[in-house]
Amino acid sequence: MFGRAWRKCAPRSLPFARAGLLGSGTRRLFRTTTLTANAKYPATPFPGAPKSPLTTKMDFFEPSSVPPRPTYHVMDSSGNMADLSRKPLDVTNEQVHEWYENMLTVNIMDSIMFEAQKHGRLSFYMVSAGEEAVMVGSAAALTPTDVITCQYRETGVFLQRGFTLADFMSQLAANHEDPGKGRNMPVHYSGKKKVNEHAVASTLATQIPHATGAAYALKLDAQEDPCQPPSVAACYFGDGAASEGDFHAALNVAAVRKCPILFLCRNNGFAISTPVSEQYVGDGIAVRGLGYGIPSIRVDGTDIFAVYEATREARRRALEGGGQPVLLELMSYRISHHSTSDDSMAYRSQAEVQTWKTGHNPVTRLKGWLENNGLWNEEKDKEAKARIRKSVLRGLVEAEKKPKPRLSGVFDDVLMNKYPEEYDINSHLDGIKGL
Ligand SMILES: Cc1ncc(C[n+]2csc(CCOP(=O)(O)OP(=O)(O)O)c2C)c(N)n1
Ligand SMILES: [Mg+2]
Repeated sequence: MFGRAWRKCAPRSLPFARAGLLGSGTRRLFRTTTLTANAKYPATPFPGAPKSPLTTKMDFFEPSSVPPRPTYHVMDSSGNMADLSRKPLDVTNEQVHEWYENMLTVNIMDSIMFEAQKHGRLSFYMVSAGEEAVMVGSAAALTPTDVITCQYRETGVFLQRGFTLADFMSQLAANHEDPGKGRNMPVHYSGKKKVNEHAVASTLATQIPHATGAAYALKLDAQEDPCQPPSVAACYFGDGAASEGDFHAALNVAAVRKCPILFLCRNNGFAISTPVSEQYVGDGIAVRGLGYGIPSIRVDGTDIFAVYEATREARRRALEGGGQPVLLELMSYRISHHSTSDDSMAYRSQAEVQTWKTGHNPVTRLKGWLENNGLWNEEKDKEAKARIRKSVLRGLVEAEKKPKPRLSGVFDDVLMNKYPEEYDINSHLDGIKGL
């Protein structure tokens, strides 16, 4: 693999070149080697960096000399277009209404479920406030055949892809309609069958190499059957998860194998109580993509149009030329506590949270855009909120009334049950019948 690059770049005077190890084309290729900026030195012969020019200047690569990556945005915080000369948005009013309704639904469901947990009706819950646009906007740019893996704060992705309130409530109440059979803690939704979104796994970052594997499978499938709808894997994870080794392994393999995958990092400023300032000293997550040779972009995640446009373009690029990974760093702020088990007032101030709640809120920002364009008003807002609130409350009560999964199902999907020959089952009283 490196042979060709090596032959292209190796100067003839190297001992192994003289020994004839580089083949007959060496002389011609060396003459065409790219010269450095000062036109004095050729590129190095090293296979590990074949495009690196030689230099006599000792130049450490200083992070401070590289300006921070900019953040792509479309709207200002009041919902006006930031650049009046840009091309019009490629979205319909119906789409934007649907997105706004979904963002409201996530928001309202979250506050009701958070309270329900405090009243003992759920064992656990996680809220997405501040990240509604990240999830709804990115999911809106994906297609049903795209394969999703996620972390746990992607309720809006499930919703945008067609999960219903009944689907959410069945999982939260662990009733018999939950495809995960009531086995997982709340918010660990199983959406593989319905919305092509794998079950939530909160063992941080495990979903990232899984997604790379899914993307590689999609690539091979597309090579075998070019008539399949072009599809990518889309992997959601947090800034904290990006500190795990799995993140780095998954990016590198995806880059080397040219897998059609979107790495969607939700950078919300915190990993539970650890702020990003204690998580990294570099310029966030997007620059890490460059290190692996992956096109990357940083986006204002409180601006749904920016998220939608960047994800759509990233998806197009990911499918180009047989596939390649693209990394998106979607910037936001986790307005909520980490989960119902957390009290964020122990490590940040109410004033800081309030700034984000009112100043850079993705829901009010989109509402502003709708109002500025004569597509929404306070009356409609009140009606929508009351209607959604009613549906969520009704959904929870109905889900709670439904029976829990059948007890015998505890052993469904257990490998020992499926492959009794592989296990020493007969050493147990009554063998397989004892299950
Ligand atoms: C492998 C692993 N280590 C630690 C944890 C505990 N843990 C759960 S959530 C979390 C923080 C993750 O932060 P981030 O990825 O930024 O996601 P966010 O909660 O901000 O959405 C940690 C450390 C875990 N679930 N899995
Ligand atoms: Mg985070």
